[in-house]
Amino acid sequence: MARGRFITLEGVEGSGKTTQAAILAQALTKGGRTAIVTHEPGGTRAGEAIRAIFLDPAVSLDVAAELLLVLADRAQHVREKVRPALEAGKIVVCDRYSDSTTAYQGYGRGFDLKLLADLNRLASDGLQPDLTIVLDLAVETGLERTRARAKHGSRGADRFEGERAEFHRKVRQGFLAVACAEPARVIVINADRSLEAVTADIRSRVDELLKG
Ligand code: T5A
Repeated sequence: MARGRFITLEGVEGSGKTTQAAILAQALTKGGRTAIVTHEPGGTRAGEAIRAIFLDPAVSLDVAAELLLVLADRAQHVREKVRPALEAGKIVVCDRYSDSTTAYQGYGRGFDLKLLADLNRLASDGLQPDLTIVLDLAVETGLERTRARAKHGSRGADRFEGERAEFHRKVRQGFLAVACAEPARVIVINADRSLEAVTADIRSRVDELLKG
């Protein structure tokens, strides 16, 4: 059986992760691979319940509670869904993973990065992605996209979308810092381009991984 591969998509709000994760999994499936799409927070039944609390701006959450919730979500997600799928030889495409904790709770909220690395290791059971794609764009552009989507009524602003632009700029710096520190795993793609251009870049990096 072919070895499963773990691919994560990361980036600031509205950078196109959800859209690109679906396109990628569809293309892989069409090409004869078995691929699943999942996301954090969420991805399991427990995770969806955690996500509802985690994102609801009407629920007051201390930043430590916020951190521990997203780690609990990851612990369940990895053990219940991600690792079993990888062991079954599937390609797992995950919309956000541990680098989001580094970027949002570390660079955004200011938690100690070493502490976060240790907690991430516990939550993820040591499972690292084979490839992480950071979709990078100016936070204003991403937030504008999420606002446009909210205007069309599919969903309102969540806890993080309501944060100041300064918070999101720190988060963006966090993702870029992770990419700098781990170039063998993490690549950065300019997401401020057409959907098709971003899709083509992602596809070529994923093809490289699958050939390797
Ligand atoms: N979080 C998460 C933490 O704080 N810590 C953690 O450890 C984790 C795992 C999750 C929130 O939780 C936080 C981070 C997040 O704030 P979420 O609902 O999953 O919340 O939010 P996001 O992951 O940010 O998802 P979004 O839907 O807001 O953004 P996406 O997925 O990056 O963007 P997408 O694909 O939905 O696209 C947004 C809009 O832009 C359009 C799409 O059609 C859509 O309308 N679009 C484009 N428009 C123009 N050009 C392109 N190239 C486009 N690509 C997409």
